[in-house]
Amino acid sequence: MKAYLQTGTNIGDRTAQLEEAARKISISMGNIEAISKLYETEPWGLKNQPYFYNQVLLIETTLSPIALLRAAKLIEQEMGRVNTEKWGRRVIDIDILLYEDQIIETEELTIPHPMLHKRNFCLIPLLEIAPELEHPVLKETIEDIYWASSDDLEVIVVA
Ligand code: PH2
Ligand code: MG
Ligand code: MG
Repeated sequence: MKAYLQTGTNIGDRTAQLEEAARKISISMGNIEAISKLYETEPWGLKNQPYFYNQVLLIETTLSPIALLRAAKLIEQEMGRVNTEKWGRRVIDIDILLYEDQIIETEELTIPHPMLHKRNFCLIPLLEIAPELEHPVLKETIEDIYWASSDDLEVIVVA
């Protein structure tokens, strides 16, 4: 099964943490088939915090969505994430953006990620690796969603 994940961090050595997260993802979540550049991104949702680094990864996985979520939480714990304020600063965040063309809405998990279409920091890295991908709820491509989005927060390639 194919899943798109997003990693993010805005505390500590942001490059090293995204690299470490990608390494751990490839071990416990699935083989990385595509990976975006690193982007430095203006904080979305809660202004008064450092800029993030974000990256999007396509993995091939045998895990179910809920098992992927558990594996992501475990990596976040291992990397020293402490429970933080909603939208606040964090050492590492691993989110599931999409899982095949599945639509899931449970208390624990919503797929596609409910904010995906409103965030340049998701759409721009996703645009880099999957411009033609269709959003299973909106039924539009990532490219079309990006052009229609009104988010104007900064997203800059760093590497
Ligand atoms: N994550 C959030 C809230 N705001 N802003 C940016 N730029 N990047 C993020 O990864 C991010 C955010 C909650 O997970
Ligand atoms: Mg998040
Ligand atoms: Mg998260």
